[in-house]
Amino acid sequence: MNTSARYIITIVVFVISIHYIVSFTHESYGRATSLSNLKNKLIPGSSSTPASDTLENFPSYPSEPYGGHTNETLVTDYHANATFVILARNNDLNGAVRSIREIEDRFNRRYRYPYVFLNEEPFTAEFKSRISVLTSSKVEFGQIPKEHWYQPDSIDEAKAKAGRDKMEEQNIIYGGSVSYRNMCRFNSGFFFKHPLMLKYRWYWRIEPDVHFHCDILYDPFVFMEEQKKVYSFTITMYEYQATIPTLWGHVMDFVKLHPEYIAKDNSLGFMSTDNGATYNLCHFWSNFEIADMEFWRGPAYTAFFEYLDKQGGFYYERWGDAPVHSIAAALFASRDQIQFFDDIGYEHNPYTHCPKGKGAWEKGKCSCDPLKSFDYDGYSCMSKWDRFIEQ
Ligand SMILES: Nc1nc2c(ncn2[C@@H]2O[C@H](COP(=O)(O)OP(=O)(O)O)[C@@H](O)[C@H]2O)c(=O)[nH]1
Ligand SMILES: [Mg+2]
Repeated sequence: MNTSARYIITIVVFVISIHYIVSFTHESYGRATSLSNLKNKLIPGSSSTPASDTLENFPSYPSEPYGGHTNETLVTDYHANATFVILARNNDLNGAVRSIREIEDRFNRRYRYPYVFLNEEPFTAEFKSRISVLTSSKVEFGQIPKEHWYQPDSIDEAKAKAGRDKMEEQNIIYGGSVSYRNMCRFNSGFFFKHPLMLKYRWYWRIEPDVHFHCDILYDPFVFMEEQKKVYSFTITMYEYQATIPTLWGHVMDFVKLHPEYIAKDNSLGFMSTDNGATYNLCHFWSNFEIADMEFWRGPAYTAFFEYLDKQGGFYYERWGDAPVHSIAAALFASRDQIQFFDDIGYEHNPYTHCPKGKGAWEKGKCSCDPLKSFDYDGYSCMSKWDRFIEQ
């Protein structure tokens, strides 16, 4: 062998040795220069690796509280019979786009649950196209039947107007608004009766301009179903007394009329410390809800809503769907059927729930400030819920 041949062999051996050493010590270099990778680059589409296997280097998450998936794979496991539901006006479009974009990023691009948008007016073509472009899921747009939305003829309008004027004078938020009252009554008693909703059992309520701050790496619908939950929340707080002056009295009248509907291990103790004589105004903030529509469609809630609706307080006062849903869940469901989703970071102006459970904030790659979670606010009922649940 001549000198130059020996020289070339030495260089080749040296380069090969360096390649192997770096391959073993630097994973990314090894992957980038692997034979299969080079083949894929030279012959596009020649990969024999399933798409999900290429994710092997992404972090995998422990399965808490249930199931557990990486943030990238399309989840094809069992899905619940569930939908998102969004009540919105055409001029809520930009806020609705932001909410859908976030829930898609944080959860639904992997789960592909459908969406139902509802409105008392027809949605515009622009609304439909700007929403539909955001997701691969089925999206349906429905108009609300008039009798599910507008103030019924049975309401004495003069009395209702006097109630609105009084609340306006007291500067109560939405105090003078009829449309807000229509919305609260619709969310209390009718959204689950809409023809587009009838095929579903579970729903997740979303509003325009809310924020989902953390990756949701399991299916909350399936969690609810398998754990036999009926109602869930992320934020709980006090209601404005002035919007519901007579509500609790009517609730207690209903309880006397229908003791058969009261659940054995109910959550009355969360809302009243004197066995129902007074209401502490705690309720679940219903702009976020994941819940079972069979509960709303069942005999207890049907009778309850009809009874309340007859009292006219949705219009004479300003009863919100939040206290109405919450009180019903507290009375007609057992306490272990109500779920607090700590790991769902959620914001509806002006309040944010940021996960507090050990490791939940890191696992969810949350964008919220854990030190500013509403749970610790003086206006929150979270500490009351914690104490009640621990009893
Ligand atoms: N279609 C329709 N949706 C409404 C109307 N009023 C409120 N909404 C929707 O009902 C939900 C609650 O209304 P919002 O203004 O956010 O009330 P807040 O959360 O109590 O301040 C949101 O999803 C709104 O988009 C209305 O008059 N028509
Ligand atoms: Mg809102």
